[in-house]
Amino acid sequence: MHDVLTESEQRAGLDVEQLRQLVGLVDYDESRDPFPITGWDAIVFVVGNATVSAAYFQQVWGMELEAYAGPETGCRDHKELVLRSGSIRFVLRGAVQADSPLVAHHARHGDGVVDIALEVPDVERCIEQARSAGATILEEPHDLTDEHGTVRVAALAAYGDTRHTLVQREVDGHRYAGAYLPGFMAAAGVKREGRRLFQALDHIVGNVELGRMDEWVGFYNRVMGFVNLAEFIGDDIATEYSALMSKVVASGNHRVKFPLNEPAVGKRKSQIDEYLEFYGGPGAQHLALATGDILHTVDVLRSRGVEFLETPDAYYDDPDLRARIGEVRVPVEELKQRGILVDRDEDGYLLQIFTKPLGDRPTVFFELIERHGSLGFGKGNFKALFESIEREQERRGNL
Ligand code: TYF
Ligand code: FE
Repeated sequence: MHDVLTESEQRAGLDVEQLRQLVGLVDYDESRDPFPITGWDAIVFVVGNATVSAAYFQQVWGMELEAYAGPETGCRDHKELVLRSGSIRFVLRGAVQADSPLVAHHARHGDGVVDIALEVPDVERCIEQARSAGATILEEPHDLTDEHGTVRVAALAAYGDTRHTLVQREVDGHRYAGAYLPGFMAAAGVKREGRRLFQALDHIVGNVELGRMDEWVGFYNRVMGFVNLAEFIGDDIATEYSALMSKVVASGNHRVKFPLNEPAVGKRKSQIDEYLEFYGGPGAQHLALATGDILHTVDVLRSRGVEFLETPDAYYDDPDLRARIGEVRVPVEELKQRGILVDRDEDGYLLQIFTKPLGDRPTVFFELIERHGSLGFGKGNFKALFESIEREQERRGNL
């Protein structure tokens, strides 16, 4: 059993039991893992305006500014603002110079996730494993150093223009003591008022092209030693209502979970095709943020203008749902008022809700998830959820 908390989790004041509840941890033996992963390091977004996006994530999502790089720190090409909520970091990256490579990236994709960076105990070991499994190495292992110490990094290509930077924060027995990475300066942002709205990242879903889901599942299996989780959306469900197929892979310790979707040929245009068209290829579709109190989080976010997908009353009034769900921690009426979905499986239940797309393009969105034992992804909600997504797709004229 491996229940050592990551530094990030400790710093967030989380304990093992909380984390087990929040994201569903499992027993794990690191010595048998060909590609050991500690957990998420940071999610890097390329955005049209990092300054404004950072203000949004602070003021609306209650994140705290932790570090900064930009012209003032000698980085003339772009600005990067590093935000934190609980154990997870978001990095917002935006071009300063007109000839920055970020300008072309943003023109193609719009706002989106460019890097799902993972913390690993041994970058060299991971890169050797990845190389022997045939992965594309975008950056060979190298050290970044400043007065706060050294971080060892490397990067692998994933689906589309998405990459996985591997970050080793302890090199030769010394843990890096700076704010984020060498070259960044610590930033004292505005202190969050009230409770944190989310404590951790649960999973990130990737959308890939038609017929390529199994290839990418294979990539995570072979290259990164990920295991397949039981939950999947196969042909049967796909043709009936979802217009997508989905399989889930997870790192050995289950801290990192990646459902992978591909469009299914159905009666109407798949929501995954809409994404692929507007993102300009494969990419990260949604980030699921783990919260210990989804009711509070949704109330606060709504009051700050965040828009969520709507769930029809019929969902809650369905006697089958009521029977299947049984007792949850609040009256179903409380969920109904807010449009929060609920699902139960053999391990427990979960509460979840989805935002509308965050940016201008119908691409990346967030999910909020509150787990109570369930290790799934809300299989019982797929029908209601996909109907709701398709209503939005129709309003945009993309169905
Ligand atoms: O991550 C999941 O699997 C759930 C359900 O396009 C889901 O959140 C799956 C595909 C999708 C939207 C949500
Ligand atoms: Fe999800």
